[in-house]
Amino acid sequence: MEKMAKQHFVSESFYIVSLVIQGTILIVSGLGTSPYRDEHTFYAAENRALQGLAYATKTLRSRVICARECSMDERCKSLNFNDCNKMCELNLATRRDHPEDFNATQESVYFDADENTPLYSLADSSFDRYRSCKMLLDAGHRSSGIYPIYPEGFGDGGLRVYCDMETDGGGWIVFQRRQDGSVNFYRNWAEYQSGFGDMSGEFWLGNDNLVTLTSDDSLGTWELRVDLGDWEGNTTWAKYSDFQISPGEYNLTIGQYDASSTAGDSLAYSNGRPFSTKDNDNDARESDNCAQSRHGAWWFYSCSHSNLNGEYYPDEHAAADEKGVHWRHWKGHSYSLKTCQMKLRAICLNEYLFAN
Ligand SMILES: *[C@@H]1O[C@H](CO)[C@@H](O)[C@H](O)[C@H]1NC(C)=O
Ligand SMILES: *[C@@H]1O[C@H](CO)[C@@H](O)[C@H](O)[C@H]1NC(C)=O
Ligand SMILES: *[C@@H]1O[C@H](CO)[C@@H](O)[C@H](O)[C@H]1NC(C)=O
Ligand SMILES: [Ca+2]
Repeated sequence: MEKMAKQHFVSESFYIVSLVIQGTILIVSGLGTSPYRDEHTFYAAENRALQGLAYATKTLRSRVICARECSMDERCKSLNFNDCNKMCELNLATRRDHPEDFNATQESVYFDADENTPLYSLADSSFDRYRSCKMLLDAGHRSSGIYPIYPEGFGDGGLRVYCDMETDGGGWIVFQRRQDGSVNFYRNWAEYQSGFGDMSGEFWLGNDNLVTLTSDDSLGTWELRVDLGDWEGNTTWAKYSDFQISPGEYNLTIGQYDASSTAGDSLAYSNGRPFSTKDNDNDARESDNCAQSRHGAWWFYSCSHSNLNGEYYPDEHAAADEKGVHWRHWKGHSYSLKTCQMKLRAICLNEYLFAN
């Protein structure tokens, strides 16, 4: 069926038009010279998905293109589209056939041919459980602080996180903070694995939590942001796309360094590297254990250009031998910073919601 449509398309006389009117998508197709026309109207239920009834799943640019795919296949009775990861699911049945599988899902929209379907839309604010700080922010929670979130992989208990709702548009999950040296960061593998410290002060959220969070791509892709402060009150930042921590040795993956960042790129050197702690040397320097000689825990290569989990010193000059909290491209490796935060945020690519 799909193949036929494509052949007709290249034969010039086949046309296909899509219109979006107040969220409803109309697909009209036909042969230019004949009165034959095929019309499909898709009505939307926002924040809904019909689960477990998909016969095909594809990554497509927009809701409209997903609806067009559905209109060209007789088997397709309804569809789900995830606006964040652009996943289009074509379903064999409708919500009427399977009301028990018609679920509330915050990043998805459901479409079928029933004009009553929009009555089942859910507002963002109707959810009592949010999967990320960004979703909390979008639902109107504008103060930074500790919130429970319920991302995929954390079960009913969810995860307690500190949400930064102010910096750079807000919606950040903070996973590391240094500010006064009150918490010891010279710790072992097991402690970095599960996390430590006090979320309203200094802490590390835990490598296992980072793995689970960044492996969920239903929320889009993850950005990483680093905020740094010196002892004179100056601040700077660096941002990266496509942040991910892999299971096992917690290898760091970062994508593009945001060119408007002010701190300089002191993390590229660690890209792809596994995590090392004083009791687990995964660095590439044979003669040394970087985590021990730098008094920290980081994605060391042949040591590093940064180590925000280094020793906390009472002023910038106290650090020697790169042991301090440092970011080389801002202040050099022997300047120990006063403050730092590391945070991640899921971003949807909403601008393509209705692209043709
Ligand atoms: C839909 O939600 C119901 C109730 O919340 C749940 O029992 C069911 O497993 C969900 N369906 C799917 C396919 O996830
Ligand atoms: C830091 O701030 C001070 C003033 O508070 C300024 O004189 C100095 O140049 C700044 N240094 C950097 C590296 O931005
Ligand atoms: C992590 O990095 C190490 C060292 O480069 C490599 O051997 C290993 O395969 C990587 N693991 C993953 C999951 O990428
Ligand atoms: Ca080594």
